[in-house]
Amino acid sequence: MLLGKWRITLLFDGWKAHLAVLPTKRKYKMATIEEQIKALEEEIFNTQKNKATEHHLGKIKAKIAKLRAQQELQKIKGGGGGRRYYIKKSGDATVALVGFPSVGKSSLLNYLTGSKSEVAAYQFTTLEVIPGVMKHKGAEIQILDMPGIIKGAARGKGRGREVITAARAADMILLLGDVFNYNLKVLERELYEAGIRLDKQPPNIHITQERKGGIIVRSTVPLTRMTEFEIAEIIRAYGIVNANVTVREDIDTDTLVDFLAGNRVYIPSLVAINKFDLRYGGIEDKIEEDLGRDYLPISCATTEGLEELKDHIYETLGFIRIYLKPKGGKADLEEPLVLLDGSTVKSVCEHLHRDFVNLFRYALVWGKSAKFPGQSIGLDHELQDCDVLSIITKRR
Ligand SMILES: Nc1nc2c(ncn2[C@@H]2O[C@H](COP(=O)(O)OP(=O)(O)OP(=O)(O)O)[C@@H](O)[C@H]2O)c(=O)[nH]1
Ligand SMILES: [Mg+2]
Repeated sequence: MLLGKWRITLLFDGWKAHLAVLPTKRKYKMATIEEQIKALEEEIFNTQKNKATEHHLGKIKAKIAKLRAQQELQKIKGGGGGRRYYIKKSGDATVALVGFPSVGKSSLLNYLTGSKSEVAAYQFTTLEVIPGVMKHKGAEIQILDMPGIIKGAARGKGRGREVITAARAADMILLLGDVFNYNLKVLERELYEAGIRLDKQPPNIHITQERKGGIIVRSTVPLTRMTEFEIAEIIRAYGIVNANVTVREDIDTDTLVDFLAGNRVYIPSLVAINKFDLRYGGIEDKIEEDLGRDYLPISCATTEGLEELKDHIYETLGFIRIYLKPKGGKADLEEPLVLLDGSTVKSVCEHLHRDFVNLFRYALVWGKSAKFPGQSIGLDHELQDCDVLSIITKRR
């Protein structure tokens, strides 16, 4: 029975039953994840930041990261919510073009790849992710033209969700602004909120869970930003109670939370500022000051800077060349395979033919990655620039 904020309920205690007046259930309704995050963010905002509160703030950040992870999971499970975006990867690497509306992303894609993505003088011309392929120095690089993004993209504003999904899967992100709109910090923030870490390496932390003994933290470098106690506290907030933790860099709370959340991606980036044909007095310095990082001035209208941009994309992605040699024959030194740095023998096999991984027996390698010339190696062996490789397969 309901009486406004109260309800009368029959409670059983063993064989005895009695009536009780309790607050209505509504009162107990759990705050949504979004509400919980908001409350925690407010708490951070209202807490003075100093040495004494750093530990407490670290714990709150850990809680927020955990809630966000839950939220992402719910979205994936929920399905529904709009079209699913899946861009088929092609070529040797993928670059995502991220920028505000109308800065010239589609114009740039068209120049780099010869595609025909629609260009127009109004905002939000491009409404879905459009791929093209740029060929440069023997590499085929897939470039993704995307809808412009705005503040709030990480939470799904505009076409934010599709853009973020495509950006997360990219090997490099090209942030594009123009001489009127170059506050790319807003875009970097959106990518950050979506778990994308630009130009950073994954944290150098190692955790092995144990059955007892609590959390033992060891560090191989002096820690200046967090104490070992704080590290253990945050790890506990993630539900780990017994573990050996080795920290190999001077981490802060954000880095640790990134590591524990586990769904972060680490992607290199470049910045280009377009429409430099319309430059005005002092703009170069102003852009540099506001951006706080290097950028390439370009113009899709006059093609200024575009060939340099191609070189920079190629270098930022980091490619290696692998020369194939038939067993007992001569290496093909004319046409190397171009692969992303960090590629393994398996990547080469996949590149050559889809059956190659199944038919693989072993491989022989000469060059920088070989312990000695002609070393016999397996699929997981990581190759280096200018290696010569022979792959030996089973007979079909
Ligand atoms: N002056 C000048 N105009 C340019 C340049 N690059 C692109 N534009 C113009 O800027 C407008 C927008 O170009 P788009 O390539 O459609 O821009 P976008 O970033 O793809 O825009 P959305 O898809 O709406 O996000 C068009 O009118 C282009 O002709 C440039 O280098 N200089
Ligand atoms: Mg466009």
